[in-house]
Amino acid sequence: AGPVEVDLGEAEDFLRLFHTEHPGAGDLQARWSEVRVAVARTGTYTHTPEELRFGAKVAWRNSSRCIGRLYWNNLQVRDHRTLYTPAAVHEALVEHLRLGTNGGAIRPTVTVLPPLTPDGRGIRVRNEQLVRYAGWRDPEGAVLGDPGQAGFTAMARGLGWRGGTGGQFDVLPLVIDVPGYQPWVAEVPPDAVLEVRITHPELPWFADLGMRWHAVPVISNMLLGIGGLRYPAPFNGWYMGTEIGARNFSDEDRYNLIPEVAKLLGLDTSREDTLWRDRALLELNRAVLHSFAEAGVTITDHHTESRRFLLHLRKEERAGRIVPSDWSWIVPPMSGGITPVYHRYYDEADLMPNYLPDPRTGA
Ligand code: HEM
Ligand code: NRG
Repeated sequence: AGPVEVDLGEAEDFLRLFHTEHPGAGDLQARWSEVRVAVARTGTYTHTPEELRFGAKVAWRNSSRCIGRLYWNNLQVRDHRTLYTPAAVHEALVEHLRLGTNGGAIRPTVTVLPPLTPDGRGIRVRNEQLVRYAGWRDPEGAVLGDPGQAGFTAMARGLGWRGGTGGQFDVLPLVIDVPGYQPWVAEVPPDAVLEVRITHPELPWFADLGMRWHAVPVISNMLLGIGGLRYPAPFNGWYMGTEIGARNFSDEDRYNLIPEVAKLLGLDTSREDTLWRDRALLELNRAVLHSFAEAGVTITDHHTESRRFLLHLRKEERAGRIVPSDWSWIVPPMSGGITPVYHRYYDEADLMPNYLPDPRTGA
């Protein structure tokens, strides 16, 4: 077995793609020789800032589970490949939150951290997102807060985290592993976390549920794969309302609000065929969209986003590209059949660059 080094086939494919889509970017053959030499000497190579920016955008373009890809070319790419202490990474991620949030006018943003070494080691943000709410498991096994985060919450406490109030919406700390350092556990400053209180356009009692959600989803447990390299690279866009209303608030193993909302709506929950679940689901989702709009925080609904996605498909086709897509993720988790994305098939290719699960987490 030879030395561990980056996949040269993937590197070559990426450089070709970059030069195909940037005809003015200079000589492909010269760049390819340079990369081969670097890999032969060191096992790896370094992307130019232009290659990195392009790779991060195309990785979004190729994310087959994402319905929000119309704006793939408008991603803000922050090049933080030189950070090497946990404190510096923490600071860069807090700054990402502030820049991506932008007071509510959310900017799709990615922060690119140093790539893993060819043997697969490097920085790891253990959080699945930069902002998530703790799940507090009591001795009987019931969870207060987000049950989806009960495991992470216990892990953070095991590492010494003493924050939080044991409440429904305690923002979790960042847990950052940097080779050569102990796990770094640090709070996200509250003023970097924009949140939206959930109210309903017509039902005043809805506010008394005390629900809220964070404005920005910043996925932090995937790897940005470009040309054989793998970068930890937290990224954000904005929410589609159903992610919160139809999943985070409604899943039985998350906040599980459907039964409570149905009771408060006075619905007949004694029989399934009153469709009380669907009616509660609908009001929850109206409340989410209403509250974000009222708070001036960017959000999209599943009908608008489905139409945009079909526009994206047409635009990409015109540019001569396929749009690899996963139907089971693209179709929204409510009202699927009345959105246009339901009624067709998609190309299922796995293209690179892409955002990939991190083999270190099983994510
Ligand atoms: C998944 C919407 C921006 C990459 C998703 C999902 C939705 C969505 C609804 C499915 C999530 C789920 O069911 O849990 C949007 C919207 C955006 C946006 C409305 C607004 C701009 C982005 C950006 C990136 C991205 C900026 C990367 C640069 C992905 C990836 C997944 C995904 C990789 C799959 C995540 C996984 O496998 O768990 N997106 N997205 N999206 N999106 Fe987007
Ligand atoms: N469903 C998750 C977020 C997954 C990604 N969604 C986005 N991504 N909108 C949740 O927190 O509910 N994005 O980059 O905007």
